[in-house]
Amino acid sequence: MEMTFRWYGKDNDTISLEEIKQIPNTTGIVWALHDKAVGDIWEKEEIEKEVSYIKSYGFKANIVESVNVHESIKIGNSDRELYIENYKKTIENLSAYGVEVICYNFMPVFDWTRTDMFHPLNDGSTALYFDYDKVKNLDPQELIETVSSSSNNLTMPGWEKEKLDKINELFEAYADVDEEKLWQNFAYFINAIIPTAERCGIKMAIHPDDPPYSIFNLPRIITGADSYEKMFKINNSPNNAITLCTGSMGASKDNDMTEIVKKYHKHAPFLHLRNVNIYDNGSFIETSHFSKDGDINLTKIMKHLSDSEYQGYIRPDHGRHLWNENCRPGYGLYDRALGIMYLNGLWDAFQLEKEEKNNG
Ligand code: DNO
Repeated sequence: MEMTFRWYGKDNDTISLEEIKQIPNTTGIVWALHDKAVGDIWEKEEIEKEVSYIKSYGFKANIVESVNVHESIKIGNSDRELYIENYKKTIENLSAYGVEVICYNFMPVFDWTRTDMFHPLNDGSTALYFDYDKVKNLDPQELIETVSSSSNNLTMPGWEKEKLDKINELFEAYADVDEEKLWQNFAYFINAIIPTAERCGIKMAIHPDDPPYSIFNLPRIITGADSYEKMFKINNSPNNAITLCTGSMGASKDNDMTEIVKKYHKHAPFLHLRNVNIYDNGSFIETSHFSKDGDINLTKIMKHLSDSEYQGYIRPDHGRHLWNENCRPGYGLYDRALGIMYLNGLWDAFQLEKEEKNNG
């Protein structure tokens, strides 16, 4: 496995590459051109600039999260052809700079969704929280306000202003898109771009829906093991891959993440590992990575990954906000660094155990 860290760019993050460099065993930066409008081609010069900056700190830059998919593609509008062609061009341009994995999602309108960005935990820190009952009665506009007012004036991925300004139009455009239609539009997209990804040697790694069920009556399709079966049936190329995210898919008690990781990690060039505590009513809060702090058993998951010599990239996912850190919600330095050290420790211990067993 190779450990990586998500970083939002020099002008967009509260954390510097100098700081990330001090986290042990972290060799790759997960990056994106966060200022690009969804649907635009990522030009070679822009890619080159970002990649060479990341590399100048001795990091690899071979994972991009995310190249977002234009809503026209998800809705199935007639202008989707243009956006699909742009997407293919972006894949080609990224491959020219050594990118191996593109993480993306296919969630209508909203990307990951929480109702409170700084919810207090018992240990005195704060973390991202999803109040299930609240979302049932919430107007999407109120949700947008919650997210925007707590973003520390930084654009949150998936919550770009140009999209939020058109929210009512977008909801109307989705009126005829049910789950089945969304699957059809997904199949159309995948079948169009995978040949390009194959030619460029890029794995297209879809991120699960977060949370993994429908919200605001919008369909969601990447929600559990059945979704993976269905997407591999649509296109069984090894380049049609997944980003396994334990915290996103694991936010539903229907998903046993230890079993899902066991079964599907071979399709996942990229893993997001984090823990989450789910309450009886379906609400959930993100906790430390420590297995006993939540419902995801990262110890068992790391044991399995170590036993099967997982070769892909891992990143700690969101973290709590600790020690008064002023950061992007979920994307501070301290808790993600702690998360990395926990995952590193588990990996090393399981590798040693295996080595000792093999040596008799
Ligand atoms: C949230 C992230 C998601 C993820 C996208 C992938 O923090 O895990 O925004 O990057 O869904 O496209």
